[in-house]
Amino acid sequence: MQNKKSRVFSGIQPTGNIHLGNYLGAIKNWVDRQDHYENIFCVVNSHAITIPQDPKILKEKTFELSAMLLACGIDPKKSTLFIQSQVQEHTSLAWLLTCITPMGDLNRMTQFKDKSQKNPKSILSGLFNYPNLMSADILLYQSDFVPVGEDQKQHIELARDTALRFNRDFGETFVIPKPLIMQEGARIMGLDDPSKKMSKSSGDKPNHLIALIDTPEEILKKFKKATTDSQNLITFDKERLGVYNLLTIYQCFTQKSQKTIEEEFKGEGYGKLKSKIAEVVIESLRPIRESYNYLITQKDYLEKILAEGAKSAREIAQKTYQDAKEKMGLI
Ligand code: AQP
Repeated sequence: MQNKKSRVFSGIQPTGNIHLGNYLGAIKNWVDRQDHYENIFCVVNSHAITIPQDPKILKEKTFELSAMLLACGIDPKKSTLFIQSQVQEHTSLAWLLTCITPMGDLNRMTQFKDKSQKNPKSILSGLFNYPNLMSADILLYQSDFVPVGEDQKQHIELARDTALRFNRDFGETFVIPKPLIMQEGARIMGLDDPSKKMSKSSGDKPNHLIALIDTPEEILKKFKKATTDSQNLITFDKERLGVYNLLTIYQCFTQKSQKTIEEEFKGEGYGKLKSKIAEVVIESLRPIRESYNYLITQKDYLEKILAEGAKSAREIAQKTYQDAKEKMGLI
């Protein structure tokens, strides 16, 4: 008999343009391991509204992101792909989990602190409660693993604690999930300021991120302007944030070892390093951009894939939610 595959769940918000951090920290790993796992991937649009969104743009971005995930290689034959708001059990389970999660646990979340600092005059309670919705996303599918970038580790630890608490208080209900974080690419930094993670919400800064839909000219220009230092020494030195970040991006795309890369650039200057990285990134992203440009025109196909995805997701989610609801005594 064949061994049952472990199940992975992960999500991504339809806010801004998908960038190299999202790709190397999350999407590329989802795609590369599709055959190893039973995969469930979700466009988490209900998470997006924890920060005010223009409704029309949010709808457009939701379809754009779905098309981009397919363009990156998510294969609907191997993976379930759906939109979070089309499976209502996500928000329903989030309420049950909100009712068993202490405020103190949410208060510790660094992402809440970071994001609320960006807009201190209007901190919404949805932003504070967001980790409960993320716990619900993961626990609904009885997920074994959650492949994410380093920034999401704390939220997954919270989901684990919540699942353990629920199981302890109401009886065995949820699988305890584990984060799956890659060694390389788990934290890609901004090209303009390598002390801050590359982030969609900083996308208005001209040289902060490389979007997967950027043209070759834009990619080259942004790498040329990337912040480095005055040492002109090309080594994987974690203290020199800018050069380390560029070399990490190069390593993720080429899959070469650090030693081989350092040999390759021995005696070279930062100009050569930047143009070589730009070349590799441009060629790697070219088929993705081309496929995206086609898929985004195929609205009927996209809607069909997403409807099928929501249907299979619902089958699992309804079962888990009913069980949790009954265990808590809700009629
Ligand atoms: N810089 C990064 N390096 C590596 N991985 C990253 N991820 C995000 N930024 C980096 C990973 O991408 C996945 C999807 O992210 P998301 O859109 O759901 O959440 P996010 O962390 O809020 O993404 P951004 O780009 O940083 O957006 P904003 O600006 O809205 O905060 C996750 O697995 C995440 O770890």
